[in-house]
Amino acid sequence: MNDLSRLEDLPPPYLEPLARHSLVPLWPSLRALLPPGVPTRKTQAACWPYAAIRPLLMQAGELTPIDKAERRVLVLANPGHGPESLQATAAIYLGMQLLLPGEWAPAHRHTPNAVRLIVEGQGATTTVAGEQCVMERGDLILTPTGQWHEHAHEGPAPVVWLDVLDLPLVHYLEASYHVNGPRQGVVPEHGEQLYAQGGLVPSVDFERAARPQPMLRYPWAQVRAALLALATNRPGQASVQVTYTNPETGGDVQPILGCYAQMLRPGQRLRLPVRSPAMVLHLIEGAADVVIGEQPFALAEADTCCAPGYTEVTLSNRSAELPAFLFIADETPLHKKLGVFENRG
Ligand code: GTQ
Repeated sequence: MNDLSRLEDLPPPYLEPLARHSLVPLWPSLRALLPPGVPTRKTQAACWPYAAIRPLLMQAGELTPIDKAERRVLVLANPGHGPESLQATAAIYLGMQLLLPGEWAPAHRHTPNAVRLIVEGQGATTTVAGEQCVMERGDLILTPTGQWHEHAHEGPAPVVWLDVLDLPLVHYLEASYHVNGPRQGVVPEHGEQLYAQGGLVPSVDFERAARPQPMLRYPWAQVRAALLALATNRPGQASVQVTYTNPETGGDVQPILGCYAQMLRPGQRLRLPVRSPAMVLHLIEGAADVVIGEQPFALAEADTCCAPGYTEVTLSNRSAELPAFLFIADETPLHKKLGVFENRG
Protein backbone atom coordinates (compact mmCIF):
# COMPACT_ATOMS: atom_id res chain seq x y z
CA MET A 1 0.00 0.00 0.00
CA ASN A 2 2.81 2.35 0.96
CA ASP A 3 4.95 3.29 -2.04
CA LEU A 4 8.26 2.95 -0.20
CA SER A 5 10.34 3.78 -3.27
CA ARG A 6 8.96 7.32 -3.13
CA LEU A 7 10.32 7.68 0.39
CA GLU A 8 13.73 7.84 -1.28
CA ASP A 9 12.88 11.40 -2.23
CA LEU A 10 13.34 12.23 1.44
CA PRO A 11 16.79 12.57 3.07
CA PRO A 12 17.88 9.61 5.26
CA PRO A 13 18.53 11.87 8.30
CA TYR A 14 14.82 12.77 8.17
CA LEU A 15 13.59 9.20 7.58
CA GLU A 16 15.60 7.58 10.37
CA PRO A 17 13.88 9.33 13.34
CA LEU A 18 10.50 8.85 11.62
CA ALA A 19 11.03 5.08 11.61
CA ARG A 20 12.25 5.15 15.22
CA HIS A 21 8.99 6.82 16.31
CA SER A 22 6.76 4.62 14.08
CA LEU A 23 5.77 7.56 11.93
CA VAL A 24 5.22 7.47 8.16
CA PRO A 25 4.68 10.40 5.77
CA LEU A 26 1.34 10.17 3.97
CA TRP A 27 2.15 12.03 0.77
CA PRO A 28 4.16 9.30 -1.00
CA SER A 29 1.21 6.88 -0.54
CA LEU A 30 -1.72 9.21 -0.96
CA ARG A 31 -2.47 8.38 -4.59
CA ALA A 32 -2.18 4.62 -4.00
CA LEU A 33 -4.61 4.80 -1.06
CA LEU A 34 -7.06 7.06 -2.88
CA PRO A 35 -6.58 6.38 -6.61
CA PRO A 36 -8.46 8.54 -9.11
CA GLY A 37 -12.00 7.45 -10.05
CA VAL A 38 -11.86 3.70 -9.46
CA PRO A 39 -10.43 1.70 -6.51
CA THR A 40 -7.35 -0.43 -6.97
CA ARG A 41 -8.43 -4.05 -6.62
CA LYS A 42 -6.34 -7.13 -5.90
CA THR A 43 -9.30 -9.31 -6.84
CA GLN A 44 -8.87 -10.56 -10.41
CA ALA A 45 -11.38 -12.08 -12.79
CA ALA A 46 -10.81 -15.79 -12.20
CA CYS A 47 -12.47 -19.10 -13.02
CA TRP A 48 -12.23 -22.56 -11.46
CA PRO A 49 -13.60 -25.27 -13.77
CA TYR A 50 -15.12 -28.15 -11.82
CA ALA A 51 -13.40 -30.56 -14.23
CA ALA A 52 -10.07 -29.35 -12.77
CA ILE A 53 -11.21 -29.36 -9.12
CA ARG A 54 -13.05 -32.70 -9.00
CA PRO A 55 -10.19 -35.17 -9.64
CA LEU A 56 -7.92 -33.31 -7.20
CA LEU A 57 -10.63 -33.29 -4.55
CA MET A 58 -11.19 -37.03 -5.01
CA GLN A 59 -7.43 -37.55 -4.68
CA ALA A 60 -7.55 -35.58 -1.42
CA GLY A 61 -10.20 -38.09 -0.34
CA GLU A 62 -7.65 -40.88 -0.79
CA LEU A 63 -4.68 -38.98 0.65
CA THR A 64 -6.23 -37.35 3.72
CA PRO A 65 -8.66 -39.05 6.10
CA ILE A 66 -11.47 -36.85 7.43
CA ASP A 67 -10.38 -37.12 11.07
CA LYS A 68 -7.05 -35.63 10.03
CA ALA A 69 -8.46 -32.93 7.73
CA GLU A 70 -11.52 -32.05 9.89
CA ARG A 71 -12.82 -30.25 6.77
CA ARG A 72 -11.55 -31.68 3.46
CA VAL A 73 -11.58 -28.56 1.34
CA LEU A 74 -9.72 -27.21 -1.69
CA VAL A 75 -9.76 -23.43 -1.47
CA LEU A 76 -10.46 -21.41 -4.62
CA ALA A 77 -7.75 -18.81 -4.09
CA ASN A 78 -7.86 -15.74 -6.31
CA PRO A 79 -4.41 -15.31 -7.95
CA GLY A 80 -4.62 -11.55 -7.36
CA HIS A 81 -4.66 -12.13 -3.60
CA GLY A 82 -1.98 -14.85 -3.71
CA PRO A 83 -2.24 -18.49 -2.56
CA GLU A 84 -1.60 -17.82 1.15
CA SER A 85 -4.45 -15.40 1.62
CA LEU A 86 -7.05 -18.12 0.86
CA GLN A 87 -9.49 -15.58 -0.48
CA ALA A 88 -11.56 -15.14 -3.63
CA THR A 89 -12.34 -11.45 -3.08
CA ALA A 90 -11.73 -8.91 -0.30
CA ALA A 91 -14.57 -10.38 1.79
CA ILE A 92 -15.34 -13.77 0.19
CA TYR A 93 -13.72 -17.15 0.80
CA LEU A 94 -14.60 -20.05 -1.52
CA GLY A 95 -13.87 -23.72 -0.95
CA MET A 96 -14.95 -27.03 -2.49
CA GLN A 97 -15.57 -29.56 0.27
CA LEU A 98 -15.67 -33.36 -0.11
CA LEU A 99 -17.38 -35.80 2.22
CA LEU A 100 -17.11 -39.52 1.45
CA PRO A 101 -19.71 -42.19 2.34
CA GLY A 102 -19.70 -42.90 6.07
CA GLU A 103 -17.69 -39.81 6.98
CA TRP A 104 -18.49 -37.22 9.59
CA ALA A 105 -17.00 -33.72 9.78
CA PRO A 106 -17.23 -32.92 13.51
CA ALA A 107 -19.27 -30.19 15.18
CA HIS A 108 -17.84 -26.74 15.59
CA ARG A 109 -19.00 -23.15 15.55
CA HIS A 110 -17.18 -20.06 14.42
CA THR A 111 -17.61 -16.33 14.01
CA PRO A 112 -17.56 -16.19 10.18
CA ASN A 113 -20.90 -16.85 8.44
CA ALA A 114 -21.02 -19.66 5.87
CA VAL A 115 -23.38 -20.73 3.12
CA ARG A 116 -23.08 -24.01 1.24
CA LEU A 117 -24.26 -24.67 -2.31
CA ILE A 118 -24.52 -28.38 -3.00
CA VAL A 119 -22.67 -29.41 -6.17
CA GLU A 120 -23.02 -33.19 -6.41
CA GLY A 121 -24.05 -36.34 -4.52
CA GLN A 122 -26.91 -37.37 -2.29
CA GLY A 123 -27.40 -38.61 1.24
CA ALA A 124 -25.33 -36.08 3.17
CA THR A 125 -26.73 -33.79 5.85
CA THR A 126 -25.51 -30.68 7.58
CA THR A 127 -26.87 -30.24 11.08
CA VAL A 128 -27.03 -26.56 12.05
CA ALA A 129 -28.17 -25.70 15.59
CA GLY A 130 -29.90 -29.07 15.79
CA GLU A 131 -31.70 -28.74 12.46
CA GLN A 132 -30.68 -31.53 10.13
CA CYS A 133 -30.55 -30.12 6.58
CA VAL A 134 -30.64 -32.58 3.70
CA MET A 135 -28.04 -31.68 1.05
CA GLU A 136 -29.28 -32.01 -2.51
CA ARG A 137 -27.84 -30.57 -5.69
CA GLY A 138 -28.42 -26.81 -5.90
CA ASP A 139 -29.68 -26.45 -2.31
CA LEU A 140 -28.42 -23.48 -0.31
CA ILE A 141 -27.73 -24.16 3.36
CA LEU A 142 -26.84 -21.43 5.83
CA THR A 143 -24.47 -21.68 8.75
CA PRO A 144 -24.92 -18.33 10.48
CA THR A 145 -22.24 -16.91 12.77
CA GLY A 146 -21.87 -18.73 16.07
CA GLN A 147 -24.15 -21.69 15.26
CA TRP A 148 -23.01 -25.27 15.80
CA HIS A 149 -22.62 -27.23 12.56
CA GLU A 150 -21.40 -30.62 11.46
CA HIS A 151 -21.60 -32.62 8.24
CA ALA A 152 -22.47 -36.32 7.97
CA HIS A 153 -22.80 -38.61 4.98
CA GLU A 154 -24.73 -41.90 4.87
CA GLY A 155 -25.16 -42.04 1.07
CA PRO A 156 -23.37 -44.31 -1.41
CA ALA A 157 -21.28 -41.80 -3.43
CA PRO A 158 -19.09 -38.76 -2.68
CA VAL A 159 -20.81 -35.49 -1.85
CA VAL A 160 -19.26 -32.17 -2.86
CA TRP A 161 -20.38 -28.66 -2.03
CA LEU A 162 -19.18 -25.10 -2.44
CA ASP A 163 -18.47 -23.26 0.82
CA VAL A 164 -18.89 -19.48 0.69
CA LEU A 165 -17.72 -17.67 3.82
CA ASP A 166 -17.10 -14.08 4.86
CA LEU A 167 -13.91 -15.38 6.48
CA PRO A 168 -11.44 -12.90 4.84
CA LEU A 169 -13.36 -9.95 6.25
CA VAL A 170 -13.91 -11.44 9.72
CA HIS A 171 -10.24 -12.46 9.83
CA TYR A 172 -9.17 -8.96 8.76
CA LEU A 173 -11.28 -7.60 11.63
CA GLU A 174 -9.31 -9.88 14.00
CA ALA A 175 -12.62 -11.47 14.98
CA SER A 176 -12.24 -14.96 13.48
CA TYR A 177 -12.15 -17.99 15.81
CA HIS A 178 -13.81 -21.38 16.31
CA VAL A 179 -14.93 -23.66 19.15
CA ASN A 180 -15.19 -27.46 18.85
CA GLY A 181 -18.16 -29.31 20.34
CA PRO A 182 -19.80 -32.72 20.76
CA ARG A 183 -22.15 -34.30 18.23
CA GLN A 184 -25.44 -32.37 18.19
CA GLY A 185 -28.86 -33.68 19.07
CA VAL A 186 -31.33 -33.35 16.22
CA VAL A 187 -34.64 -31.48 16.53
CA PRO A 188 -37.59 -32.53 14.34
CA GLU A 189 -38.52 -29.09 12.96
CA HIS A 190 -37.16 -27.48 9.82
CA GLY A 191 -37.24 -23.75 9.09
CA GLU A 192 -38.06 -24.26 5.42
CA GLN A 193 -41.15 -26.25 6.40
CA LEU A 194 -42.22 -23.75 9.06
CA TYR A 195 -41.90 -20.77 6.77
CA ALA A 196 -42.12 -21.75 3.11
CA GLN A 197 -45.67 -23.14 2.99
CA GLY A 198 -47.55 -20.37 1.21
CA GLY A 199 -47.28 -17.89 4.08
CA LEU A 200 -48.57 -20.31 6.73
CA VAL A 201 -46.90 -20.70 10.11
CA PRO A 202 -47.89 -22.81 13.17
CA SER A 203 -50.49 -21.07 15.41
CA VAL A 204 -49.25 -22.66 18.63
CA ASP A 205 -45.80 -22.85 20.16
CA PHE A 206 -44.21 -20.73 17.49
CA GLU A 207 -42.16 -17.70 18.33
CA ARG A 208 -41.33 -15.25 15.58
CA ALA A 209 -37.67 -14.42 15.26
CA ALA A 210 -36.77 -16.97 17.94
CA ARG A 211 -33.66 -17.50 15.82
CA PRO A 212 -31.79 -14.79 13.96
CA GLN A 213 -31.92 -16.86 10.73
CA PRO A 214 -35.18 -18.86 10.81
CA MET A 215 -34.63 -20.61 7.47
CA LEU A 216 -31.42 -22.57 7.09
CA ARG A 217 -32.14 -24.56 3.91
CA TYR A 218 -33.39 -23.16 0.61
CA PRO A 219 -34.22 -26.21 -1.54
CA TRP A 220 -33.15 -25.81 -5.16
CA ALA A 221 -36.44 -27.25 -6.49
CA GLN A 222 -38.30 -24.28 -4.93
CA VAL A 223 -35.77 -21.69 -6.10
CA ARG A 224 -35.79 -23.06 -9.65
CA ALA A 225 -39.61 -23.06 -9.72
CA ALA A 226 -39.66 -19.45 -8.45
CA LEU A 227 -37.29 -18.36 -11.24
CA LEU A 228 -39.33 -20.14 -13.94
CA ALA A 229 -42.52 -18.52 -12.61
CA LEU A 230 -40.85 -15.09 -12.55
CA ALA A 231 -39.66 -15.54 -16.16
CA THR A 232 -43.18 -16.50 -17.26
CA ASN A 233 -44.96 -13.75 -15.32
CA ARG A 234 -42.57 -10.98 -16.36
CA PRO A 235 -41.81 -11.76 -20.01
CA GLY A 236 -40.44 -8.26 -20.66
CA GLN A 237 -38.02 -8.24 -17.72
CA ALA A 238 -34.37 -8.74 -18.65
CA SER A 239 -32.95 -9.91 -15.32
CA VAL A 240 -34.72 -12.97 -13.93
CA GLN A 241 -33.14 -13.05 -10.48
CA VAL A 242 -34.31 -13.85 -6.96
CA THR A 243 -32.67 -12.87 -3.69
CA TYR A 244 -32.40 -15.39 -0.86
CA THR A 245 -34.01 -13.57 2.07
CA ASN A 246 -34.67 -14.04 5.75
CA PRO A 247 -38.45 -14.69 5.89
CA GLU A 248 -38.82 -12.80 9.18
CA THR A 249 -37.05 -9.60 8.16
CA GLY A 250 -37.31 -9.67 4.37
CA GLY A 251 -33.63 -8.70 4.36
CA ASP A 252 -30.56 -10.58 3.21
CA VAL A 253 -29.97 -14.10 4.52
CA GLN A 254 -26.65 -13.12 6.06
CA PRO A 255 -25.27 -9.84 7.39
CA ILE A 256 -22.14 -9.60 5.20
CA LEU A 257 -22.70 -11.55 1.95
CA GLY A 258 -25.78 -11.57 -0.27
CA CYS A 259 -27.08 -14.65 -2.10
CA TYR A 260 -29.06 -14.71 -5.34
CA ALA A 261 -30.18 -17.14 -8.04
CA GLN A 262 -30.12 -15.95 -11.64
CA MET A 263 -31.90 -17.50 -14.60
CA LEU A 264 -30.83 -16.81 -18.16
CA ARG A 265 -33.60 -17.31 -20.67
CA PRO A 266 -32.74 -19.50 -23.68
CA GLY A 267 -30.26 -17.58 -25.85
CA GLN A 268 -30.26 -14.58 -23.48
CA ARG A 269 -27.34 -12.17 -23.16
CA LEU A 270 -27.46 -10.10 -19.95
CA ARG A 271 -25.15 -7.29 -18.88
CA LEU A 272 -25.13 -6.90 -15.09
CA PRO A 273 -24.93 -3.38 -13.66
CA VAL A 274 -21.43 -2.19 -12.73
CA ARG A 275 -21.40 -2.00 -8.93
CA SER A 276 -18.91 -1.66 -6.10
CA PRO A 277 -19.15 -5.19 -4.55
CA ALA A 278 -17.18 -8.14 -5.87
CA MET A 279 -19.15 -11.29 -6.67
CA VAL A 280 -18.86 -14.98 -7.33
CA LEU A 281 -20.89 -16.90 -9.88
CA HIS A 282 -21.48 -20.65 -9.88
CA LEU A 283 -23.29 -22.37 -12.73
CA ILE A 284 -25.91 -24.75 -11.33
CA GLU A 285 -27.53 -25.83 -14.58
CA GLY A 286 -27.00 -25.27 -18.29
CA ALA A 287 -24.12 -23.70 -20.21
CA ALA A 288 -23.14 -20.04 -20.07
CA ASP A 289 -20.42 -17.68 -21.25
CA VAL A 290 -19.33 -14.97 -18.87
CA VAL A 291 -17.20 -11.95 -19.72
CA ILE A 292 -15.65 -10.23 -16.69
CA GLY A 293 -14.07 -6.95 -17.75
CA GLU A 294 -12.15 -8.06 -20.82
CA GLN A 295 -11.83 -11.71 -19.81
CA PRO A 296 -14.10 -14.38 -21.26
CA PHE A 297 -14.82 -17.69 -19.51
CA ALA A 298 -16.96 -20.56 -20.79
CA LEU A 299 -18.84 -22.05 -17.84
CA ALA A 300 -19.94 -25.67 -17.69
CA GLU A 301 -22.13 -27.00 -14.89
CA ALA A 302 -20.50 -26.66 -11.43
CA ASP A 303 -17.88 -24.17 -12.65
CA THR A 304 -17.23 -21.18 -10.38
CA CYS A 305 -15.84 -17.78 -11.26
CA CYS A 306 -15.29 -14.50 -9.52
CA ALA A 307 -15.50 -10.86 -10.56
CA PRO A 308 -13.97 -7.82 -8.85
CA GLY A 309 -16.20 -4.87 -8.05
CA TYR A 310 -16.47 -1.88 -10.40
CA THR A 311 -16.27 -4.29 -13.34
CA GLU A 312 -18.64 -5.02 -16.19
CA VAL A 313 -19.98 -8.59 -16.20
CA THR A 314 -21.94 -10.02 -19.12
CA LEU A 315 -23.64 -13.41 -19.04
CA SER A 316 -24.77 -15.32 -22.14
CA ASN A 317 -26.77 -18.52 -22.25
CA ARG A 318 -25.10 -20.82 -24.80
CA SER A 319 -28.31 -22.78 -25.30
CA ALA A 320 -31.04 -21.41 -27.55
CA GLU A 321 -33.52 -23.98 -26.19
CA LEU A 322 -32.91 -24.35 -22.45
CA PRO A 323 -32.62 -21.87 -19.57
CA ALA A 324 -29.39 -21.61 -17.56
CA PHE A 325 -29.29 -21.17 -13.77
CA LEU A 326 -26.55 -19.56 -11.71
CA PHE A 327 -25.94 -19.05 -8.01
CA ILE A 328 -24.46 -15.66 -7.17
CA ALA A 329 -22.93 -14.48 -3.89
CA ASP A 330 -21.68 -10.92 -3.44
CA GLU A 331 -20.56 -8.29 -0.95
CA THR A 332 -23.64 -6.04 -1.33
CA PRO A 333 -24.97 -6.25 2.28
CA LEU A 334 -21.50 -5.33 3.56
CA HIS A 335 -21.08 -2.41 1.16
CA LYS A 336 -24.58 -1.11 1.96
CA LYS A 337 -24.03 -1.34 5.72
CA LEU A 338 -20.75 0.51 5.39
CA GLY A 339 -22.21 3.15 3.09
CA VAL A 340 -19.73 2.45 0.27
CA PHE A 341 -22.19 0.71 -2.06
CA GLU A 342 -22.23 2.16 -5.57
CA ASN A 343 -24.22 1.27 -8.65
CA ARG A 344 -22.72 2.84 -11.76
CA GLY A 345 -25.34 1.28 -14.05
O1 GTQ B 1 -17.57 -26.81 6.84
O2 GTQ B 1 -17.41 -25.79 8.73
O3 GTQ B 1 -14.61 -24.36 3.74
O4 GTQ B 1 -15.35 -24.27 9.14
C1 GTQ B 1 -13.98 -23.53 5.86
C2 GTQ B 1 -14.17 -23.51 7.23
C3 GTQ B 1 -15.76 -25.11 5.64
C4 GTQ B 1 -17.05 -25.95 7.58
C5 GTQ B 1 -14.78 -24.33 5.09
C6 GTQ B 1 -15.16 -24.30 7.80
C7 GTQ B 1 -15.96 -25.10 7.00
